[in-house]
Amino acid sequence: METSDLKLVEDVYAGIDAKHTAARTTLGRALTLTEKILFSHIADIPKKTLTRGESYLFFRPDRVAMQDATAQMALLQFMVTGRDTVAVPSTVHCDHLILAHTGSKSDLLQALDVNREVYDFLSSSSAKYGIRFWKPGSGIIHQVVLEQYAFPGGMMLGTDSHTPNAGGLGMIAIGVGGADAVEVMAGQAWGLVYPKVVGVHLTGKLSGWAAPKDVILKVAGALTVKGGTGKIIEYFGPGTASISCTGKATITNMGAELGATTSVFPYDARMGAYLRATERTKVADLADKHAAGLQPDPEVLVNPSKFYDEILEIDLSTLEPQWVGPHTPDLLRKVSEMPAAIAKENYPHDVRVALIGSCTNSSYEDISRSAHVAKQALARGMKARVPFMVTPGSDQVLKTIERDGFMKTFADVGATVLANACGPCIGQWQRDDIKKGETNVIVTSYNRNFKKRNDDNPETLAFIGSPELVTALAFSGNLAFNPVTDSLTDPQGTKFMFTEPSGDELPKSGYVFSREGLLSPPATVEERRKVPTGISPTSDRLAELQPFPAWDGKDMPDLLVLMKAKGKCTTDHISQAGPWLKYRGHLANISNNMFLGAINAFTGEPGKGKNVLTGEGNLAYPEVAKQYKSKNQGWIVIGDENYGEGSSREHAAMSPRFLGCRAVLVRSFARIHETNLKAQGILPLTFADPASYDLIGESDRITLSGVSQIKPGSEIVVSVQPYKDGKPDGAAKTFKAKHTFTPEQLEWFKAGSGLNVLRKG
Ligand code: MIC
Ligand code: SF4
Repeated sequence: METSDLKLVEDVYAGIDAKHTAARTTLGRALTLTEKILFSHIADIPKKTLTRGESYLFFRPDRVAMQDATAQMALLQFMVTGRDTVAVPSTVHCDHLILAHTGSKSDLLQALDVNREVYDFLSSSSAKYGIRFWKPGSGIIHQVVLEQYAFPGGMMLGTDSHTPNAGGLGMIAIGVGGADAVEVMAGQAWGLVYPKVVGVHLTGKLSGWAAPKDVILKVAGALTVKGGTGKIIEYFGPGTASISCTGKATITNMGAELGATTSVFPYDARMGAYLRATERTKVADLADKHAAGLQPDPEVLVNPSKFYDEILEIDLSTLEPQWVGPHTPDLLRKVSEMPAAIAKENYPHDVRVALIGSCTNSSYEDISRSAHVAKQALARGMKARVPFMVTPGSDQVLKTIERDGFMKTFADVGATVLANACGPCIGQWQRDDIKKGETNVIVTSYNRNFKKRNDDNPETLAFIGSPELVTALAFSGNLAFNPVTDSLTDPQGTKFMFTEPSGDELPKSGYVFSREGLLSPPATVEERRKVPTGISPTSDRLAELQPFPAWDGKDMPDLLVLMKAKGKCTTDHISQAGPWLKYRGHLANISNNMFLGAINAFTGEPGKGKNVLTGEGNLAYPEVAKQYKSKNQGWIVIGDENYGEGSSREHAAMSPRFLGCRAVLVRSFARIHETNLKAQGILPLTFADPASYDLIGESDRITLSGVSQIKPGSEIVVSVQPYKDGKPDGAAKTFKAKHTFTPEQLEWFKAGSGLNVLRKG
């Protein structure tokens, strides 16, 4: 590990005891682990009483990590701030832009070619601003961060919603939009509402087919996709020590699916062992020395209900393997319940593709347990019955599993090994086996299963389970298959049952250590200044950012309803990934995908709406927005619950802003998206009474009053004026809406964007 990274850890640990003592004095009580980490990174210890879920605090995170699809916008924004060096250690990881098609080597070569311009921009701007750059093929951001940079008791931000993966190594790691990352890289303190803390009490021990994945699937089923909003999930109790470090990372990674700010595990020997295995013995020694500061205070364990806002009990010994899906990560069923669910919902029995890997489940342990299942089938002369794809999480894992023979097992059963990258998990998957529109089932060990997510086909039903379970289904090809009770028939006609998966948590012969993909920036500012970072004016993939105009200080009269979304409207619905990833560095171009997946509440169709000024319907939303923009006509978006769930991509806020959106009024927001809207100068509002959602019609004009006097906690009055044939028709209805701007965030709104504030500062 590099000296500067070790120094960072030493500095954090040097101060923690004193900071924890100060925090105990402020709060007048013992501390949860969440509080310990937050308070050791707080910018100023507040003097006032703190209320969870309300007080707004400022922090100084230790690090920032960005992946290529979000780093482009983050670096374009950083350029605008005029700084020459990032204020905290930062990394860029090339993982999202590699299209999975024929296999790792050829896909990587293809990506290097197709994305050359973007990779060149990311590597040269990383070099210029002092950022470490991980080349394509080196691995998925969260896996590389876990292997190289995460440490117990640290705090980091990442421009990706699954940044909480590092919570498996005891870090408070939070997913944010690029604008938040830019604030920290520009040396500002970073604000967050003091989160509520959910305690998940783990007892017992996993056994049989139950895997760490089943812990988080269980939590997802219990808390649902919005149950974690504004909360940090802290795991505690004797069961925590029974799960490997990488297994813990699987659990914290997928806490993102519940909207949780992050999830974290207390420091234990399993984390120490992982640190030592990944060549960070000094960090492990330091963590051992400071172990008490990296775990909740003993009083918390004695009386958890006094310290946690909610408590969820999970007895690991009773967990069974489970699936979640389709279309949402909280639709939970035990594997044993699948036959009934298949009959009831008419899901096809046939599994068409089985995929393991992704940032959630690509550790050495995951791969070794999956290979153990595959090996049993191989020993009976079986090949995978359906296409089986394996995505290793990093070059280090890949090289290690190659050495240990797992890759050979996968190759022998006919699996395709994809590049160490996101691939099908983010829709970077050229699927040749079905036609679009065909209903089909896929099983994955990923974390997201929104419609169209993996292959752009709305009729693909994606079920998520542990990698070992997915591997078993690669051989059975049947969604109803339960490896605990069901048998398969081998090519000799003999029936057999898989024995329970087993594998090593860490490689017995050590990892094949690899930092091959890392490019460090030049050491001095003088050298870095010389690095050119030009963007071609004719590029269709990158464009310099123009500042958004400041707010005129007035209320917002007569806004048109561009889009009223029905049901789930995730960031994938607002700004699809897959084929659109190529425009992540070009705001005008990516805006052509705005709302293409959103379901129009008036027609039930996705992606299309009506220009109410001309009466023309069936137009793609970006088209309508451009027509309104050309007339200087402001517009609003109406949404349902948990609007903006999922990805951290700020394009889901920047595109609406670019095309003239003034406000987004919904039943509730997902955290990252609400902050992204604020950072880009849009007014995010929630209905005071969720039933008001039903009052808004397609042609209505919406006036927002109270915006001109907006202050923290103030109410906005929404008046809905029905229109017919271009004229007011009947009386307006009024109701109230709320916002959650803090004083600092209001400055962003007033200036037109958070970036405009940084430029001035
Ligand atoms: C995801 O899993 O949805 C992504 C793709 O990693 C996103 C980031 C992106 O859209 O670039 C995320 O989780 O934030
Ligand atoms: Fe990549 Fe999928 Fe992980 Fe997102 S969830 S970082 S797309 S592997």
